[in-house]
Amino acid sequence: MGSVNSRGHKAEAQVVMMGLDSAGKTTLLYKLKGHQLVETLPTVGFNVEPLEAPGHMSLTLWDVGGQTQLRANWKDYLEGTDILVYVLDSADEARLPEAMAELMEVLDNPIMASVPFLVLANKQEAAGALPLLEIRNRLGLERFQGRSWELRACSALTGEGLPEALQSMQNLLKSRSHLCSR
Ligand code: G3D
Repeated sequence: MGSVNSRGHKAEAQVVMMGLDSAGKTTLLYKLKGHQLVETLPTVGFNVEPLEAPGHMSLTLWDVGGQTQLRANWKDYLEGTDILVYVLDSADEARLPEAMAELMEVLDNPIMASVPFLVLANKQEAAGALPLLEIRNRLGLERFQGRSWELRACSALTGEGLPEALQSMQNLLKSRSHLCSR
């Protein structure tokens, strides 16, 4: 994955979106693209879209299917990843431990050692959604001191929090290029 421009820099950042099935990845992908809400079907394999984001950010967004039988393939998408965006369904409290365990497995992959990650607590507008602080406490993300990561709340349905999510991606990309140039 990834392309290199004439100055030897990566022209587009590769952003891989993962998360359990139904977390809202595909909805998020198309909302970020500025499309009208699309009717989504379970993603078999992946969807991929380019995105020109504010701050002269050229992104290639990979939306990788999250159904149980597809998760074994997640590792195949990690090579060349500049940022991992991990999408959580904030209203699915029952599957939060499963979502967290899958995230840990991805982050444990040696390929991911220097890759920043953004956790998006999606579906924040839904009835019963856990607030961000609660999610933060349950995830125990503080254990990742020394890694570059952010946690944001959003709703792919309403678009709330998406500009901030893009800002986080920009911050994380900067932290990555800083790490790479050292
Ligand atoms: P996935 O790609 O992670 O599998 P999808 O998830 O994007 O297919 O979304 C799964 C369902 O969650 C869809 O509903 C979609 O509309 C809904 N969804 C996605 N984002 C949000 C959100 O921010 N808030 C709420 N309330 N719902 C969201 P259906 O009914 O089509 O299954």
